[in-house]
Amino acid sequence: MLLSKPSRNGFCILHRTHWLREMPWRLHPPACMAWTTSRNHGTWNDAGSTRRRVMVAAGAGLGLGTILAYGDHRRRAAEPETPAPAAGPPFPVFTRKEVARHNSQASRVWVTYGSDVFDITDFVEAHPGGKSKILLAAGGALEPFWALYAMHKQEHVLEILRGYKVGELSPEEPPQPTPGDPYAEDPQRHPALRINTLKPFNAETPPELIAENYLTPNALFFKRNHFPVPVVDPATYRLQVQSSGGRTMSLSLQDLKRRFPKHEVTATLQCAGNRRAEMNAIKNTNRLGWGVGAISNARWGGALLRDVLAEAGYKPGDKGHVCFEGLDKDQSGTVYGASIPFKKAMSPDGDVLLAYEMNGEELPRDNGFPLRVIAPGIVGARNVKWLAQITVGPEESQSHWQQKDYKGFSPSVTWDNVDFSSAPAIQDMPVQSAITEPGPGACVCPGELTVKGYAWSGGGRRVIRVDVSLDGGKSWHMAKLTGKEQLPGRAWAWQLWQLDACVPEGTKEMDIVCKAVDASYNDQPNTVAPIWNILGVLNSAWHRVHVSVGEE
Ligand SMILES: Nc1nc2c(c(=O)[nH]1)N[C@H]1C(S)=C(S)[C@@H](COP(=O)(O)O)O[C@H]1N2
Ligand SMILES: [Mo]
Repeated sequence: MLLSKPSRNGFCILHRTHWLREMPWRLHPPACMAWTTSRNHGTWNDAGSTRRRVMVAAGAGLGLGTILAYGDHRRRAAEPETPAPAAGPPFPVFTRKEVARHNSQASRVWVTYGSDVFDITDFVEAHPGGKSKILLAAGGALEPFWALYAMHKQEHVLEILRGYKVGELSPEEPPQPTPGDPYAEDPQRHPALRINTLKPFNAETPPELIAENYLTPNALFFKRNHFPVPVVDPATYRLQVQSSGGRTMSLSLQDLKRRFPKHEVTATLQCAGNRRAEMNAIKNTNRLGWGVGAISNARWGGALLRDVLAEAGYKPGDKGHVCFEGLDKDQSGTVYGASIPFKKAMSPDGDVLLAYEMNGEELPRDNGFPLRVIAPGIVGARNVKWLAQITVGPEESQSHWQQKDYKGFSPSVTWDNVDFSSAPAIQDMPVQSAITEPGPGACVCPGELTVKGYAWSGGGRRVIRVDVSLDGGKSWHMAKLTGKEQLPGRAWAWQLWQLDACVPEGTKEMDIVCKAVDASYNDQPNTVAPIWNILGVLNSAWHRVHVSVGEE
């Protein structure tokens, strides 16, 4: 069934068969390409001529049929019972760069697996997990995606893929490091991350995948870096904690793991700039234009900050702020820093962690390896990564990010009249929700429609309701919330939500809107303009997605 091109109706049904969602996410990439044909690779010369032939055919408007016919020929040739033919043209050879150009249905969808190149354009509509998901892999390797979704690692899936083979990858030239590049040691990243800036690396979880996972897979967790990712040797790493007597306590990673009980918390992290793109559309703030994906959820494991502070001699009734410094710095040596109120750090209900684990794995380098702060319910910026130092004092952190950034201002405040001392640093976040599916500008089928998204509030306030409108806010439906049970006042994790709706016959377009309400009955502002601010932070307005409705 999957091999045949489905009807439009069939597509609608397949599109909604989200079997991907039901599967565990934490899986390992296929070990090898056992099925790869054993035929010899062609040489550059004859591969080149074959490729020219295919390209010329494509240029003559025969592309699809010719390539498919070519694919059929290869498919037959690759069948195991057929001995690998000595004759017959070898596959053309492509570079990764050439494959990367085929990254959409308009330019045809190519992917690689092992050293083989496939043109899967004619399969994308039939993808049981949905077209939007398979297109994330367009132009690149399948392995990082198959590592997330185990069901692909099956013979019948490989069988389908085999039928679409159109070429082989040319041997890779090692990447050339730029001399003196401070980002040269940055880690490899998952290709599905939606990149905002490369250096420093800032990328969001692809919105199509947000509602697929209650716990965001580590590789897809959003990344928000101000500087190069520090290279840390876990064996020599030490956390410096200033004790209440003024001395410094130095803790190794082993100390943190052995001397303090491990505590686990499921918490959502959201950047203050999440959904800034909508603010930029009103008036550009010239800051990172985040979509809805600067937010992710994970199960964190580590020592409780309050246990470490108690060991350093602090008492629950003490006052002030707990200041953190990271190991990452700019070229002048300024390190990233931020602080949280001492009360939050010491509260038995605060659940603030010095985390060394994320979803049962060690922290990825991008997310703060080997140790980071997780201050649940509090804006991302205070969750300091690559934690080097903790101090306690009467003042907040004097860092730029505590004093001159991550503060909320009136829309009337400009860069000419801003007084940074006039606004408190953001700590607890306001209630937030967003639609992750369908995406803006999508074309949906009439009939059944599934709308998905997330909802979360800061300060441990549980989201009690999500309202969704399909007509721009005139009428509303209640979405179905899903998430794990959370303690009152300690609801640190988001809830995913879903609305199964019906698109009435004759509908041409729809304005889908969502808004959430938290346990304190806080709700979201209706529009963005009245909360626009020079830093482009705290966009918690109703989220709106405009879609068109296709024909049945
Ligand atoms: N040391 C350090 N900690 C940091 C940052 C940073 O650049 N350096 N970025 C902060 C910001 S603004 C956010 S939103 C979160 C992002 O965490 P993530 O990259 O794990 O998603 O980390 C915070 N902690
Ligand atoms: Mo952030």
